[in-house]
Amino acid sequence: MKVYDAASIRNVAFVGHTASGKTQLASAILSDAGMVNRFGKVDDGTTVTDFDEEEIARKHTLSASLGFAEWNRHKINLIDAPGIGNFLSDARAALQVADAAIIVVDAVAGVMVQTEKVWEAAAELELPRMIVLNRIDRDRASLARALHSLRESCSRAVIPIQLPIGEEKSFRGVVDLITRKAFTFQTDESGTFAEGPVPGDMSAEVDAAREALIEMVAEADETLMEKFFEAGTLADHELVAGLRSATAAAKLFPLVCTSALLNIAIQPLLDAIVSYLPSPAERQYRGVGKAGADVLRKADEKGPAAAFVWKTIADPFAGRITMFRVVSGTLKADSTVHNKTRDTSERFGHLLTMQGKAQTPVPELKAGDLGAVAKLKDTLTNDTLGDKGDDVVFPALKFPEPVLSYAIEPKSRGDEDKISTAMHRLEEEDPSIRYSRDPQTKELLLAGQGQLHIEVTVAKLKRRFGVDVILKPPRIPYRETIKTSTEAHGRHKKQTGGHGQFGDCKIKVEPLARGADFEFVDDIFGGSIPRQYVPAVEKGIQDARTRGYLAGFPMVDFRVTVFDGSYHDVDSNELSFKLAGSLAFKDAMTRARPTILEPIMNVEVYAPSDFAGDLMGDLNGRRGRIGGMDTRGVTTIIKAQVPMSEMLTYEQHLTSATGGRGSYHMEYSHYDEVPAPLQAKIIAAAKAERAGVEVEEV
Ligand SMILES: Nc1nc2c(ncn2[C@@H]2O[C@H](COP(=O)(O)OP(=O)(O)OP(=O)(O)O)[C@@H](O)[C@H]2O)c(=O)[nH]1
Ligand SMILES: [Mg+2]
Repeated sequence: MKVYDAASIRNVAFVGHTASGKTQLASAILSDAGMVNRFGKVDDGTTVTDFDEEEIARKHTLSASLGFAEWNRHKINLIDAPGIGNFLSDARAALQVADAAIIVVDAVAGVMVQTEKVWEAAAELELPRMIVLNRIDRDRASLARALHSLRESCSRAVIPIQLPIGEEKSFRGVVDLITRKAFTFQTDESGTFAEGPVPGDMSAEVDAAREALIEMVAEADETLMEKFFEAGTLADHELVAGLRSATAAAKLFPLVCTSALLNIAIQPLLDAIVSYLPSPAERQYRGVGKAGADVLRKADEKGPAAAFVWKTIADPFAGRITMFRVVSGTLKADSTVHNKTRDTSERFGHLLTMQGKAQTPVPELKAGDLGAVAKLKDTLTNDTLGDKGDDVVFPALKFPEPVLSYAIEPKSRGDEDKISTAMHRLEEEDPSIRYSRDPQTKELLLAGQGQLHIEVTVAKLKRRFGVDVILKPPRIPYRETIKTSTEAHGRHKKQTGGHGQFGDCKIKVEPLARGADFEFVDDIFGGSIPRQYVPAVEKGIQDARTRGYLAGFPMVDFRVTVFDGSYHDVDSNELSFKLAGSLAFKDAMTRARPTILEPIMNVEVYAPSDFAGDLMGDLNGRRGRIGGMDTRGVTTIIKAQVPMSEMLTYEQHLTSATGGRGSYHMEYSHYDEVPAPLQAKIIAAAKAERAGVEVEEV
């Protein structure tokens, strides 16, 4: 396997809405570039990048994976990322280490929810973007419609650099608007094509589209603009150079057309990636140096070695696989590398390039390349590896907070220890899940981005680690708070034989703004409570508030001020003041009008417009507040805020109500008060549960 230098590398992340064809596209690329012998299909479970059993079974990418195509003396590293909302954090990670995003769009559906999300994520990183309009062979596919939706929702600067030859069933290939060459493909999925002149009936259309392209390129650069005004056009070499630099600067977003399933127009896409997308040598990678100063790192293979870990795979047999981008310098096999985030040494054995799950050892990986290493001891996602003396570390990826939490229970009793080891490994692989034990109910909790995310995690647990668990109904992370201020008193006094116990405090409680959590203020003057006992009062209140008052949920968004109290020279001690604090809290709650808060989710539902009325009615029934409605082509997007507790069954409902044609995305928004009648139910359920637990423990 050849070692490539930065100028000959392209790092691209395939991102976009689910089912736009990213995985199928990666498969066609690897086949046409001769990296694999067969043309794998998502529908047959034979692609390179969806190799995980769960991905094969569900026909969806659930985790980003890496492949590479050697094309025209270049190495194109491609990351195939998930498009399903629950797994989008992997798409963000992929974008972080890529030098360009390939935004794959379904030519029938146009822009969809996740298209916009990944577009925004790429824009935040100022990444160049190329759009692949895929599935042009399908009925009702349309470049014009898709382009319209892209320009409306993503950017006015999306510009086709190809035109499709035929649409829908008659899609045969593309005309390259720069060279005016037509590439006509056979329809036998072989990827065989003939190069020729523009078909006669397309010449006017091609001229107009080429004109539009030239104008856009000229507009992106002042010197070119002047030339364009003088000559009325641009020379071919100016057009190529101008398109390249405008794309690299994210001023223009070129669009190409493909059918990944029929293996049509893949080679022109590969040419476009090499010709118009920047190499790592042309970009600078942001890091943080000594004392927090911003550092921009060039992909210089002779510079200090520094690599960023963007993903970890937990394999029960092969151990941990650490995937990284070499930002600068050169990493070598059989060497010792410093983990700068943890200040430990790591021993590198084989350095690997990945083709899906297949690993090929390489002697070294140079700046700009993507690769992997197995069996590191301490290194996790977000760590920086490299030379010991070098100060730079790379900013961590932010993973979304979980939105849903389920209790899990091992099917066989002896599996508790195994669960926790396995879950910790899975957490390393997927930082958007959270595993914990409920301190009150002692239940094992698994939290994630949605039902599908949890189900997939549980499936991994079974398949990879042999642990079978039962998923219990999800738990809503309710909270409690107070609605009014009050003063309260807590006194703990006990006289037993010799030594007594005495603690006494007066507190004030006040509501705070939503999200403020908890504040404790020490306002004791004149020693009514001796200094050393004030922390004990706080501890007592902290303990009491985490146990809640109404239904056992943590109490938040309030302030406690301790302003008075009394003590006894002999009988006062920490425990007594702790108990006094907790008694004062309970006393306060009798007058502070405690109430229950529930998480409210931002929900976006996406479905054919015929269903809009029914879906809105249903969301209203779920106590949803509709925030807006948008129509895009034949699709309607409904935005709403809905309590989490009402969304637990939404996935099934949406699928059956729309015959599988609707999708939705949800994320946490804020906490809001639960209506009174529902509060009564929550309180009753909590009481019943506590009674149950007590019975069990007896
Ligand atoms: N007709 C047609 N079908 C396609 C094309 N590309 C992909 N498909 C089909 O569309 C479905 C989804 O393709 P995938 O490649 O799995 O889509 P994806 O974007 O990777 O989806 P996620 O992994 O869920 O994000 C599969 O059934 C493919 O066979 C295409 O160009 N034409
Ligand atoms: Mg996929």
